[in-house]
Amino acid sequence: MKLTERDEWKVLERLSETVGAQHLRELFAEEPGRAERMTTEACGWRLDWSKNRVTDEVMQALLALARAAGVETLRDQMLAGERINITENRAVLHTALRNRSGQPVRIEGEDVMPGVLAVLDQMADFSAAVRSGAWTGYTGKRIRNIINIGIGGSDLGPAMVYEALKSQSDRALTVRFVSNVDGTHFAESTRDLDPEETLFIIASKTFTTQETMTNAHSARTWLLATLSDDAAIAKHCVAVSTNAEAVAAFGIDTANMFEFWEWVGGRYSLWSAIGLPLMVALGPDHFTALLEGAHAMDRHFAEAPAEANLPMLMGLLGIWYNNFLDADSHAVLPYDQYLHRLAAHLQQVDMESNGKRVDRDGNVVDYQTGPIIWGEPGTNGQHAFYQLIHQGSKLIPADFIGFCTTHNALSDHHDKLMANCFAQTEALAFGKPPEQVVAEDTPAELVTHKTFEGNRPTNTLLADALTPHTLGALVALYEHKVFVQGALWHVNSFDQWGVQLGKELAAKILPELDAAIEPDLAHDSSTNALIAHYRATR
Ligand code: G6Q
Repeated sequence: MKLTERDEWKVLERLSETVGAQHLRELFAEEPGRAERMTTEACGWRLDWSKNRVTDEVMQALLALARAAGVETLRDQMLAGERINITENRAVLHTALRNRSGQPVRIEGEDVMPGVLAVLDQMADFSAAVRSGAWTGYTGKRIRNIINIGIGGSDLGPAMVYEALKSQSDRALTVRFVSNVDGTHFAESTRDLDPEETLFIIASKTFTTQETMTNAHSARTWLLATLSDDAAIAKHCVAVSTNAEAVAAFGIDTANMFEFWEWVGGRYSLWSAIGLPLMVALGPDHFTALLEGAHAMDRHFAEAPAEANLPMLMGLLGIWYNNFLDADSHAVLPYDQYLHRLAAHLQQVDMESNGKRVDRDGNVVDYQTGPIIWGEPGTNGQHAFYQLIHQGSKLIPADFIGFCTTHNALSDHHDKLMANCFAQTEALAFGKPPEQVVAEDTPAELVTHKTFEGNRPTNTLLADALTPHTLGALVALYEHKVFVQGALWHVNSFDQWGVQLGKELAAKILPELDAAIEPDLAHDSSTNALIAHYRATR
């Protein structure tokens, strides 16, 4: 049955006209214990979802819709290793990568856990060797620089986690992530480094991605300019891939290859060997704690009742705004500078997963799917785009994420940071009514300008500290939130044909930019002119 024809959908449409029109001021006034009742804890996180424009009736209706749409069934199928990525005929088992239960995880009878654990051991051995200095460069110098070359799923997750957990990393190592095919990225990331002390991790699931292969070849050239011997490559380049043949063809000894599997989607791969730069930077214990945090969230997602299930709650609240209150986007606002790449990672997790307009049966949907995800750390965002969230004409639900302690206790910085975090959610929810603006002796002509309507919904996620464990749980929470929404919308959250298109299009134009004789351009007039101008000017 079509989602929009379900009774549960129609109930929510009706509720959007009644509850959707109620103000958070009223909802809080009606129930003094609202915050306590609408705070849910799991895996070291405390989610206060009381500042959302919902009632019990709305939450029950959302849950009923999720059940009718088979969200829990699909979740169980995913965790059981069924091939729920139907357009690529693959299982979706990033949860197996962080399975710490000792229990098998099977795809069609075959347990994937021995392979997962063997690669984790290989990663731990390698990172111990690099961290201790036992693994040296070709000339015997200690490795001091780790450069990860990868893009998209082979970059964003590890780059985000590295930044997030920098305080717990080995500060003697310089760790950088090169992704863009723009030579500037490679050049600026290597200009101050000594090739004799530099190790490249070439991370690519397919080992065919243009950007990564181009940067990998430039890495080889850069190394050989100093080391002058092909044999040096084995000491300065390792690979993370599912494609052993292409790794060998590149000239990397497959003994220095870290494997993962087709059932690990790029944007869900930081838990696999794609996390190798993290294992090296943080050490095996911290990497294991990251996996344990994610595993705890996996268990919570699988086992907690839907009413107290964090991914389910956050997913359903998002559905309410996206499909019934016309919100187009969702902001992620971490009040922690270490999380400055979180929004970028979640953009990929969410928008690549649920940016689909065709459902699992191939039909064009008649409802909104994935939201636009964006955000920056607080308090910076407050001095930039929060204006639009407070007083603009768009509804933008937001997640505020903070910690009760800091890794950098510098006078009263942390209290000020968190005071801002709490104050923003308060102001967004309750606003400033015109009576109050008038009472502040505001000139009459400024009253409407200084009035804050409020009723802007937020979640607040708090943990005691930013640790590998709480970070692992947080990222898994968002992954499962995205799952809940994709399952409810009946889209395949695990393919990415849009990314494939980009990979093909540039490959066609590249030879035309560089052809010795004027190529016969057969694009549209705009693209033809851009290519011709570039050729004439380059
Ligand atoms: C992620 C996407 C995409 C992918 C990159 C890199 O889910 O599939 O972002 O990760 O295109 O692909 P490779 O790892 O194959 O180089």
